[in-house]
Amino acid sequence: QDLFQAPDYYQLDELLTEEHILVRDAAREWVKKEVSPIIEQAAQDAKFPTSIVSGLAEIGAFGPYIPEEYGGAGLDQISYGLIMQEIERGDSGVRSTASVQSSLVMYPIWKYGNEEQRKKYLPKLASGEFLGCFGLTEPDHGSNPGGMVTNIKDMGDYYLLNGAKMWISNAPFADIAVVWAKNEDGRIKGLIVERGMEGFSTPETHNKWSLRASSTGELIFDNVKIPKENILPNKDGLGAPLGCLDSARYGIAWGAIGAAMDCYDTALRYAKERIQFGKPIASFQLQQKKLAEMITEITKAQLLTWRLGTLKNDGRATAAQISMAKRNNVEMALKIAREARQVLGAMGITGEYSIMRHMMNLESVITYEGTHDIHLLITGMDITGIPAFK
Ligand code: TGC
Ligand code: FAD
Repeated sequence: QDLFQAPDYYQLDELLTEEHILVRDAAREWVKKEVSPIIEQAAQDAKFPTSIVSGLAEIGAFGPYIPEEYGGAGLDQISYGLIMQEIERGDSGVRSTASVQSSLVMYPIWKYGNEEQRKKYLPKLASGEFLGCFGLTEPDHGSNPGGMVTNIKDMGDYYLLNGAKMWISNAPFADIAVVWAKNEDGRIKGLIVERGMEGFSTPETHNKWSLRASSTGELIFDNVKIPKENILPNKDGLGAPLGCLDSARYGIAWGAIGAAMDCYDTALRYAKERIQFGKPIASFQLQQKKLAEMITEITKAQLLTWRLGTLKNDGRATAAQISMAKRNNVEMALKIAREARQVLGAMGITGEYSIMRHMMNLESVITYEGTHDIHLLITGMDITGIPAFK
């Protein structure tokens, strides 16, 4: 059996449909063939591997739940989650590209755009002909996006866009950017900015120790003329970008399980093979404790996301439930990566194994899409009714 055998301690596969398993296994096979062999070098070189774009489109990772009439895969939320899990087992940076394209670019165009915008952009984004990025965070407004200063001014025939976004995944090569900016009334609007518009530039952010195979950059708007037809008409206010984040955070909750599975699997194999003091290190209680706790935490995270997926399929998952899963599962994966690295001793720090790359990647994942602290405060607000952010 060539395919990775994912931990399934509680026989969760029995809860999946035939379609879920087909979709997951196709993604798993693609990751094994196209991502795993090249990803370590891409991360070492800090280069986004463009060779994977068409494959991501083929496995349905660009718009898994977007209807087929717009080029999406028309799948349910569990299939979406399973695709993210398999991709992130390869690399969080590759999953980032899929998350941004699906939930932060295609989702707002589908949900908040008009029919012309949907027809113009969605099929090209689904096929990977276009890559998109999502500009919410600014240099002075990260956790508090409502304070943004990027703005649009109504000039009659068009809007004039000024400001800057920072830490934007895929910015350096994106064909389009979904950007959030305030109008003269201070109301947040979503707009589609296209590469080539005068005054729009996307400098790359260098020297990252994390998500090295994903390209990150700024979006700079210097009197960019935005045609009025590029405004997303159907929702505005901070709830519009936050609604996109709900979908991306849900995918990350699944994705983190994939990274954790890969670290656990690597550590378990290594522990069984590595001999010290005349025995495999897996026979020592301290190593068994690490491995036993890993599989326990992975199993709990799987149960959390599966249930969240069923709620999401029914349209009943709340933003706070999604926050809890994102926060729990990313921390779980990061802790497992740190423990798994220790199981490998010195070998754990090399690129011969994927663990250190996962660990470094997860330092971004625990910060982006709402930091670990912010998600805790969202849970706190949900159970007390009192927002402690401000
Ligand atoms: P607040 O006053 O609570 O809410 C403003 C309006 O938004 C609504 N809302 C939501 N709607 C949908 N989903 C959610 N999760 C929502 N949370 C709030 C809310 O109902 C309200 O609507 P209305 O109609 O009453 O106006 O907002 P606040 O300013 O107090 O902020 C709340 C807070 C801190 C939770 C929020 O700002 C937040 O989540 N901050 C974190 C920012 C963040 O996550 N940024 C991510 C940037 S994108 C990214 O990281 C991409 S990484 C890409 C990759 O995968 O590579
Ligand atoms: P800050 O908001 O300055 O927070 C710093 C620290 O203070 C954190 O620990 C935080 O938890 C804490 N803190 C803040 N406010 C409070 C509070 N009220 N109470 C308690 N603690 C608080 N953004 C996009 O828009 N699009 C993207 O594509 C994107 N991609 C990214 C890719 C990478 C690799 C990274 C690292 C980030 C990306 N981001 C993106 C930005 C990301 O969403 C922000 O970094 C994140 O929201 C946190 O903002 P900040 O970095 O400004 O931290």
